Amino acid sequence: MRPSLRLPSTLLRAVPAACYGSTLALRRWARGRLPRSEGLLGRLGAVEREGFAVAEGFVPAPECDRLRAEVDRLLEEYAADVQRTSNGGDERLFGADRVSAAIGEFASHEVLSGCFAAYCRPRKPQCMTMANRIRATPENLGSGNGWHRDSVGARQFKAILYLSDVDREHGPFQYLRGSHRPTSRVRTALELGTRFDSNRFDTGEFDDYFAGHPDLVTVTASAGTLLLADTTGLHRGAPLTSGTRHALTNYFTDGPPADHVLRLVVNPGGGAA
Ligand SMILES: O=C(O)CCC(=O)C(=O)O
Repeated sequence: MRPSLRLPSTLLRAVPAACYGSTLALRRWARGRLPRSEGLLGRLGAVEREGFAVAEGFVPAPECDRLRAEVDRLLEEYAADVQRTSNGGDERLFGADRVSAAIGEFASHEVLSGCFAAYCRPRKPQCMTMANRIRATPENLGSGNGWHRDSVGARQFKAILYLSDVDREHGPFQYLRGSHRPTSRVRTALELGTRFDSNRFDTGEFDDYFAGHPDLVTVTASAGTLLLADTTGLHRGAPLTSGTRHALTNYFTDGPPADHVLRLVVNPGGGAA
């Protein structure tokens, strides 16, 4: 059996100390604005083992209402910069943290940054938030356009915050438990007859494979739930069959995001950068 990867204990001690010691974090906590972050670093163990972790009640409901309204406002105000996929149903504003103080707080959340630092050990950690609203339009493919790995290389870390209640029909995040392990890439290739470096599995031909997979996890949860995921694992947002899903996604990178992502970032001066 393959031994599970473990974070060095010195790092696990140092990062929480650095995060929890922050006066900024304590100030926000005292104002009741800081989402509940106690124990988040502890959930990294689940990310190591399973590839993802779920923290319910990370943001209180009234704050989710405010953030949802903020996403709606930004999608209207920066309509020219909004990326639309999934038959127009999936609307994404990359770099929403740059044009919204409220969303900026999520991007710069110190415990989340600490989780990224502990999990990926970046030299130049950066974070950008993507604000997302996806509706149950005909033929929508769900958030992220179907089953995929964000990459087949080094670890990748994302934090997704549901801003609306997500039941089965509202496009929940789905993940194949354990698929972040390098051995999973070999297994996927052998089982699906794909290349070892394939990262998109969204043609529909593999839907039955994923639907019947024993490791499939579907994260239905209330607004305010936070997901931490190693997105080198197999995942998608399920297609919506009803309603609308609002979410924020933190893209954590070592150095600036890839050029193809940077090109999508909101440019308040006019048009995408
Ligand atoms: O939002 C989700 O549930 C998953 C999104 C995703 O897979 C992506 O944007 O790459």
